[in-house]
Amino acid sequence: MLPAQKAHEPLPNAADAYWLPFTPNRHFRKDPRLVVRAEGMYYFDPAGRRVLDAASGLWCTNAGHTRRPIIEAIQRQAAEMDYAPAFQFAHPKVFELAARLAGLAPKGLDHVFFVNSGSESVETALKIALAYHRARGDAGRVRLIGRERGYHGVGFAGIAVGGIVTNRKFFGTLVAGVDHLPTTYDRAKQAFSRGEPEWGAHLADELERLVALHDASTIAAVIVEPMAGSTGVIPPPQGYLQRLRSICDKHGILLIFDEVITGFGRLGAPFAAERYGVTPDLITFAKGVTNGAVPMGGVIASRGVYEAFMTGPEHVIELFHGYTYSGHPLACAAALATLDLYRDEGLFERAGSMEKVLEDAVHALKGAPFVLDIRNVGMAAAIDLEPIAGMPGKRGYELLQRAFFDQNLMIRIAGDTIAIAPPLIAGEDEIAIAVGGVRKAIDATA
Ligand code: PXG
Repeated sequence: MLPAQKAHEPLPNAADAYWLPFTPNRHFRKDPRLVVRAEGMYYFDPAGRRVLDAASGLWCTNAGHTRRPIIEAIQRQAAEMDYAPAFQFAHPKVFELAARLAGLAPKGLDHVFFVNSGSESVETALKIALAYHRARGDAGRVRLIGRERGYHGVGFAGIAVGGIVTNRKFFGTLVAGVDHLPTTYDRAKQAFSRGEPEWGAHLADELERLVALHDASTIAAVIVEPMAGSTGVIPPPQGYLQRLRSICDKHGILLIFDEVITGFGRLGAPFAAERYGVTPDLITFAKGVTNGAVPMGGVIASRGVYEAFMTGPEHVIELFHGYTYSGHPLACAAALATLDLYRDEGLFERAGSMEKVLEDAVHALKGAPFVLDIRNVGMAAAIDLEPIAGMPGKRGYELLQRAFFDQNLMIRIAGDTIAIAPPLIAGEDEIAIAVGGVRKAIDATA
């Protein structure tokens, strides 16, 4: 076939061209799950069937779908100015958004660097951490510490500090000089905890062990999700994050909270840092910042970190890093409208007040077939199911399918763990329907 012809002719099976991310592609094609429209708490499939979104898309549509003010802000911005160069030029909305985000972040975190995804926000935060120490003449601090079961996106540094074996083992040597704290999850000690488990704060002391091993003078930063989302909603043990903060302080190590999921109300506060009263040096964010409507992410840095860079001759670039689409006008417009919506509808507070409703609903699944543990915090919950012997992940995948096709319900799965994270606009009825649908899907697989 001539290249010219190829460009014009669709493949015999049009679905073949698309390589889906984090999806079993061949299996998907047999029974594709398609959605064509969304509104509020619901998706609609091509036949018009309504599907309750119990996952906020992928943890991002916190205000629900296709909200008018966000749509209109994007439309207006697209017509007014489609793009502005991110390097050496700027546009008004990017300043306004940075100020708004600094206002939402804990006191002292007041400089915002924009990127386009959670993965980029992690790469950026880790690079800032390394460059920060170097800028202060402490260039020996090159090690990065993550945590087992952590998810920090799919960049090379993100998978290196992350703690998910399947996301790591295929990709060579990753980034050198990385070590990991242990996961804070131990089913034997924590099963069926409501909210933050009582057991586990002492696991932060493992950082002292890593300091003893590597010496503090070699460690740049520790990165953790305040609540581990992707590996199944693992809330921090009570006191754990406080302990991590004080050990980092003691040794001059930067603390990074990856708030890509926990930011923008998921835990009933603008950021989890506020819920836990712990201020990190850097916060990564993405997802909810634009309600998922336009890709955007970023890093919020403390004044101290920012100011360490603001030295040297003023005509010289301070941080050799950035993306073509950093602070994209459409993303900024969407984010400003999103933040207005969160504020005007009190959605962060609403998430806090609905936490107990979701908690009671999911914990009522205790005793259902295969249920090994149930966890919840804020507007997020997870149910661990017993894997089918020799086929880890199969039960989870079957549940995803049954929920979608039979229960008109979109959930998340991580292996054999079900995650529920509805938009923060969810009412009691919708939470009950979502959890009821999960129950029916579980019963159907029994
Ligand atoms: N950090 C954290 C804490 C995340 O949860 C990322 C970084 C990466 O973000 P991007 O925008 O590069 O995907 C994430 C993303 C799930 C699920 O089902 C979770 C994520 C993405 C997709 C699915 O749990 N988290």
